[in-house]
Amino acid sequence: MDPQYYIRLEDKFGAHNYKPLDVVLHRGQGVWVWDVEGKKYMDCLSAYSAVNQGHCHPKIMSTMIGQSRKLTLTSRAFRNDQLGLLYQEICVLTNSHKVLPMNSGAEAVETVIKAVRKWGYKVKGVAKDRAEIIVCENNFHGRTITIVGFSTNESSRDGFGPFTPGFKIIPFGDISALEAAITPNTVAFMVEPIQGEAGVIIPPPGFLKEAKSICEKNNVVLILDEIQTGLGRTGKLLAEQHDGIEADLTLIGKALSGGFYPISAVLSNKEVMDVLRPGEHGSTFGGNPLACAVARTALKVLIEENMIENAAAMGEYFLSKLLQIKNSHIKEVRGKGLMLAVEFIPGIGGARRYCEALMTQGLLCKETHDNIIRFTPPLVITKQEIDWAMERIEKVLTIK
Ligand code: IF1
Repeated sequence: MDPQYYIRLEDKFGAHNYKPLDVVLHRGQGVWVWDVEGKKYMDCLSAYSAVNQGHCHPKIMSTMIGQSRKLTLTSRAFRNDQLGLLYQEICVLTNSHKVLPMNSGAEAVETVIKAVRKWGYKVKGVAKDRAEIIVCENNFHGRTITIVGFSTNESSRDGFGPFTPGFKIIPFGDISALEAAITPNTVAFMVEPIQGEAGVIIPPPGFLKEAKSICEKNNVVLILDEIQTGLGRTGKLLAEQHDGIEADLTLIGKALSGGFYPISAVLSNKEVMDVLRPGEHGSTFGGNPLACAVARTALKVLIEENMIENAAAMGEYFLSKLLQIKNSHIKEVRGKGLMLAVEFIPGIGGARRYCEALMTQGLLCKETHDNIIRFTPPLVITKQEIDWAMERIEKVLTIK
């Protein structure tokens, strides 16, 4: 079918809250996707790290089909035979104490904001409605009103006020700013271990470790948003492991289902989650048996098929190849594991045109903030597939 047919439908009947590349996808397998005309592309975005396990992973698919034949949704008014198993498997895998399952990443973020505020009032003794949470400039934690309220990206905020109070913003990676921002009302510091949407911004070495000790010293909860960096993306199960620390609360989502079903979770290492009592928080689909069954298999294949180790090895290889590209417009090439980015100097006409040129070569990726291209392929990518990608990336990005 002609892709323009689908594009016209989207333009005519859909809200225009995205500006996607004009590729209309029909099928996916591993790192590959095919459009409606049968043209093959390598997916170097992985749905923003929701498809770490590769498109349509056969084992996750078969779990989804099997569970769909048995039980999909009960609400949390009743129990089901998948939720407790997922809880146990996640806690063992991540050395966590408790899990609270939700659906989207933003819902997990909203959940953790509610939990730490309540912990502040009930346990830390912060005065009612005075709780403060510290976040970083250029953060991305989702799209709800509360979350965009503490965004520093004007296009995320413009026209959506008034916003939720109680947030302080510090420069990313700035330990002294963190220390200075803490008051007796501070209940938490929430940060991405590596800022994804900001353009794969890696903090100074040891930043997370120092942040953890400052939080401990001040009885402040450290929340790591691993919704994008987690589940193998940076070459470790959780990005916090590069710093050898454990957050008090960790957020995961996206690849928790391998791209099959929305599921996210708040993982707790402290008594924080115990402040939530029955009826104080939840959602219709949170912890449903279909999501839990799919997540159990998504985690299983991540580990059993050594995807995390592959992400570390292939990420190193991919980064080494990207660093060899000859292009005077390139400002920096950076990344950890298979979370990679190429940043161009401003004013060269933006990274989007490179993404469009790469699309004509059969490689799909996404620009961020005009002058950065993210390369985040599924963690199952092979050396041969990276060589295939590099042939095209060099062809498009090399300036003779
Ligand atoms: C879109 C960005 C990435 C996230 C982190 C929470 C969430 C996200 C670190 C919220 C979601 C997604 C949102 C998606 C595109 C993508 C994105 F470009 F928007 F910023 F990855 F960088 N924490 N990121 O990255 O999770 O509610 O979406 O499940 O909005 O188009 P969500």
